[in-house]
Amino acid sequence: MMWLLTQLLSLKTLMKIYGFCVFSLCCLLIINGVEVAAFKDHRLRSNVSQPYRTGYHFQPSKNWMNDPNGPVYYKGVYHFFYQYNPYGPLWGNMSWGHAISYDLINWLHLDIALIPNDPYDINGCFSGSITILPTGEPVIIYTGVDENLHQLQNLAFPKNSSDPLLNEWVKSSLNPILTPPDGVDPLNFRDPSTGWMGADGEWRVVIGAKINTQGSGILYKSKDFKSWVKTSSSLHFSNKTNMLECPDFYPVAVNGTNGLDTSVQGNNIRHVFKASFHDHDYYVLGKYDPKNDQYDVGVDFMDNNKESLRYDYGRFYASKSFYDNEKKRRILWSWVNEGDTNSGAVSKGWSGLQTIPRSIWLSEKGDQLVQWPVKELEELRTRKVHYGNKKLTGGSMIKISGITASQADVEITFSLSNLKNAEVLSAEVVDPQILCTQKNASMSGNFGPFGLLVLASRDLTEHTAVFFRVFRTAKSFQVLMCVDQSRSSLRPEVDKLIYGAFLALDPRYKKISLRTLIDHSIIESFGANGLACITARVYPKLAIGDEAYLYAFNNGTQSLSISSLNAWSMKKAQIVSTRKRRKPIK
Ligand code: DQQ
Repeated sequence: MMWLLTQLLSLKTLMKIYGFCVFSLCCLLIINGVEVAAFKDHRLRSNVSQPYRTGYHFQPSKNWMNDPNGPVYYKGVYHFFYQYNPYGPLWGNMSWGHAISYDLINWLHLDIALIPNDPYDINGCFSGSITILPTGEPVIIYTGVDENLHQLQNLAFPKNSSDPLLNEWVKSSLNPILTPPDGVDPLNFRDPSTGWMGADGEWRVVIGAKINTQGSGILYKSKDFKSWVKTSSSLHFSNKTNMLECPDFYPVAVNGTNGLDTSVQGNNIRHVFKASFHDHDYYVLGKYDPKNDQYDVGVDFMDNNKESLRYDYGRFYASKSFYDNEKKRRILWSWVNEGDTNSGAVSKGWSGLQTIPRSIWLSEKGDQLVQWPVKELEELRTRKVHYGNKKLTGGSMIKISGITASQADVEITFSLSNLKNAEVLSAEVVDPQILCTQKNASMSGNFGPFGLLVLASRDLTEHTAVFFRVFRTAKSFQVLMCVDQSRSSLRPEVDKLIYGAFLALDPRYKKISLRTLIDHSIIESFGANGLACITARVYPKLAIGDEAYLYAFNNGTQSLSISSLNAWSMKKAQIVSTRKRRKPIK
């Protein structure tokens, strides 16, 4: 324990002395007989054998990772757990990987927190959450899969809760604490949320379940977090899916960007209910009455276009949020799976990324959520290029040189005039993804496509276009944001989908801004300061390392201007492992 604390403290100091630190830490750890898996440096050179490994996104040194589990801030340390297969790059042997950080960007991998070795979880320690109890002690609630593949809920406690690293976890002798109730499909009863406490002093958690043909977020109550009673009605259910995975339920403030503790109730508050299904994370916003546990939303997921609210309109699933009491913000994590084949995963030796953690809050209008990468990420910004006002005539592009285009953070703002020349969009409510696909990056319009060409090869045969189009509608204007992966890779077998979202922004009054985080095989884009987010995974063959280029482009007929562009090379995050070597299962 003392040893690990020493390592962490030395990590904290060393994090500030970039370059020397990984080496120093590795030496310390090797001396202590622990396997060290520090990542190779991606700053300037391409890693030929691992071109898709990221430089600043969270990943284990190898193997499969999926859902974020139980993120929490505890005794000055951020903890992140995740669904992990310790034995290979494909899904299986579900365990809880565990890593710690002081800043949500640089991480130290600790030993695995939960492994599937008890009758109630022998087929997997599935997703779950952490709640801090009134004693100050954290508790994990997670789904175990038994020998019949039935899903049960279980608890685990830290072996020593005075250890800020929460290095060892002990499963409760009471497990399983919940078995599938009558009417719930025993194969579909999983992913308990973080607990919140009502005014009656009782805990609540919501669990994803299949009841007949409906996906339900069923609500349980408990006085002591150990013995739970199902309430008579679900917190929320949906006819759009027969199963909800990874439900998340939390309050957001009506005014301001600060987050709220999950148990906070009051007037100027809305509650978010998020569920994962059909490969996406949907949410609704409503009013929660804690007295009778009524959650009044009035709509189902995807009820109409306006209510088809998603955290991210790209590749993003099974997300989970937590309240960061230190910085008074709510933070969202999400799994970003691969768009490559299983054999691609086997040859890479790993699968799955996590997004950069995002702060999340309610928009000024109160009708959607807004997300933005945590401020700490900016510490990795290094070499910078800046352009002030620059004209971007129709059909032109500008090369953004001077930064590492494969590992970058780019902020660009476009300013448009003469909007009367915008194309007319006949139907006001259309599916943005279909619209982006019909009007892809190579199809010239009036205002748009304009945006960034990222991870572009020297000959431009490979590139991912992150772009906008502005349309005139009967009443106003519509701004479309797209990520076109159709030319992201010369490899035919990888995903080439085109993603799309509408931006709730009136281009008559506001400039159109874009922030894009580029990290070798992941591109996270935030339109209009986080009003719409689209995450993509791409697998270029040519546009790797120093052979990746970045452009601003305008493929429309109308001229516009870049009112500002700031782009930075990103340093590599320090993500270091102290994990002990594991023996194979058989
Ligand atoms: N992943 C977990 C489940 C969850 C699913 C298993 C969502 O608990 O429902 O790895 O990706």
